[in-house]
Amino acid sequence: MLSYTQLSDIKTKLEKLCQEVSVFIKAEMQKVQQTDIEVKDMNSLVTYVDKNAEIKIVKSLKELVPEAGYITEEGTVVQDSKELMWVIDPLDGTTNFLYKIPHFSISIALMKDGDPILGIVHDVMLDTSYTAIKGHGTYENNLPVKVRKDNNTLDAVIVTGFPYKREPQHIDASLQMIRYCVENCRGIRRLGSAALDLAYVASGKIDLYYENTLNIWDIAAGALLVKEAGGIVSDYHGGNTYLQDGSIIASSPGVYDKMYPVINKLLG
Ligand code: 2AM
Ligand code: CA
Repeated sequence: MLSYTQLSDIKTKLEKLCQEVSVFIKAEMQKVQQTDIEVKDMNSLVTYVDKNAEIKIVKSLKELVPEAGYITEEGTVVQDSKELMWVIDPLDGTTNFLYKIPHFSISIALMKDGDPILGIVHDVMLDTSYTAIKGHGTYENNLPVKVRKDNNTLDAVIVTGFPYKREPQHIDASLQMIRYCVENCRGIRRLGSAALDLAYVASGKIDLYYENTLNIWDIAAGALLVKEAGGIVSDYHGGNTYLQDGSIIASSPGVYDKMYPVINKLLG
């Protein structure tokens, strides 16, 4: 069992690790070529930068908590199942990175028995670390943060991702939901890094984020950030299966209560 002091020490080392890996990612942004890009799936791109960043992260984490297993986006390490698991997205927002849009992140969570107990989302370009230890609140560069207090949807800024499932029914449902937000909320954004979207809810920049077909490495750290900042996290059916199911709503409580029924009806 890791004590709070041990988790706090690991958190400090993760911040340093993310800063170091960010230096690598930023330097490579200028060098990466079209010919370096592999298409994993439709709209799912990867380069040597994602893979080498992951290798650097795993190497350090092995020294930090030798007994832990791994779930990683790029699969550069054996994906095994242990009581303690690192869940890693070495570069969340790869499309932004490849198009030199300066908005992408590193996401690392430590899970115990499937439950995130430590999370960091690091904004690579701004060198900002969002961190949380279960039961001990959320921090942005070591200053405490909370979700927004508003419960009026007219003042709410909503963030989402566009559907990766290209069948017409998914696109239509997604557009209906966007229409609802345009008509009833202050604004809607599509920023391109799920991990940072969650960090933005946690730090009170935006009110609510929803998206589906996500993977556990996109959201494990960010979901802990939101919960520890006083927010609500659920799947599209109001349940707790978002890490497995990949659909997620993360919000301040007041806006969640008003928007959940709409998301559930149109997308659930
Ligand atoms: P990535 O940049 O690590 O690939 C954008 O909406 C967010 O969704 C990014 O965090 C992106 O992660 C993630 N994403 C990647 N592939 C996806 C998919 N097939 N469906 C949904 N989200 C995906
Ligand atoms: Ca990702």
